[in-house]
Amino acid sequence: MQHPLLVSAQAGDRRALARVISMIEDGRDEAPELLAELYPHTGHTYVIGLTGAPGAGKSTLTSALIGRMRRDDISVGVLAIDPSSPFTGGAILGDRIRMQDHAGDAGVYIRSMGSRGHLGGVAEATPKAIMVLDAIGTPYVIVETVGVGQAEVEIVESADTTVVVLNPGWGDSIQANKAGLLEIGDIFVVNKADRPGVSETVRDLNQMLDLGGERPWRPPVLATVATSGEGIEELWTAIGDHRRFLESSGELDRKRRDRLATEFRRAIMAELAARVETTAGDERFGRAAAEVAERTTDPWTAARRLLDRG
Ligand SMILES: Nc1nc2c(ncn2[C@@H]2O[C@H](COP(=O)(O)OP(=O)(O)OP(=O)(O)O)[C@@H](O)[C@H]2O)c(=O)[nH]1
Ligand SMILES: [Mg+2]
Repeated sequence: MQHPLLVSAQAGDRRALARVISMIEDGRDEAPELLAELYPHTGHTYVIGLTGAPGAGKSTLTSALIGRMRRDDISVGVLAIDPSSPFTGGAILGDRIRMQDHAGDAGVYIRSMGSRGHLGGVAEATPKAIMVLDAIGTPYVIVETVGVGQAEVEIVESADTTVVVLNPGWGDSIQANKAGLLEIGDIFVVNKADRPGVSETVRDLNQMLDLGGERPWRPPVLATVATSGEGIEELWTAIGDHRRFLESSGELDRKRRDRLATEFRRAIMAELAARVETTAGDERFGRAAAEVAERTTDPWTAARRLLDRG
């Protein structure tokens, strides 16, 4: 890589890394060239997604996982997603505090991603931020999202292994089922296992997962206490098991090809949107817009004609 910011980022300069991600996140003009330059260096990072209800303990678990990975000297990038916030808001401050154990560690990079008003928002920016971390040689990226809406589901698609985080309690497994979390989880974690009701929640989840019938990967259900580190070793082992399953079955390759196809579609849309922006000032656009305004042409036909399809 030759771009000075990429060179610096690769050499471990955190500010340069943050700037590269910001430029891409904001959809700046340089973004496509930067991405094209770093792209050949990607394809190596393993992405772990952590999702679950607000306050389930995702950040605390992330912090504990980072600790486990650092014991083996594995570097890790963390993207904490807050789609609801246009800025990096209050919840993220909490995340920073919870993850501050790793603040001075050169092997850990933590970043909050809010939707900064750019076109596709955080769902589009996240896979690209992963690519940046990938290109500079980060072997693992953890993506933390609050599991509620479509944007999160899209972000989960960036993950190789998705960990769904729940809490003990009679409603949580049913809630998870309703929210569609049962379909997306590769591993289920009942965190806050120091509270009552763990075995019931684990049992309920197992029963619901068994309804899914035979399949090559049956998601395991684990219990953890993120605050004390209990169950973290088992979680790390389960992630490794799932990774080996994906690799040996060819599923990892398939996931990655699918993701590239999605990225290609996004690139086309972004390029089209950019062209519309530049066309918006020209004469043909003006004429077509006037026709639409006068109701002599409908908006759909006008749009197709403008893009040379009608
Ligand atoms: N008792 C108990 N508390 C926990 C455990 N794990 C996390 N907590 C606490 O639960 C609260 C929320 O933890 P976070 O890690 O911020 O949860 P989160 O899912 O990241 O929350 P959001 O990012 O706001 O959605 C904090 O006060 C944690 O200290 C646990 O295993 N047991
Ligand atoms: Mg959090």
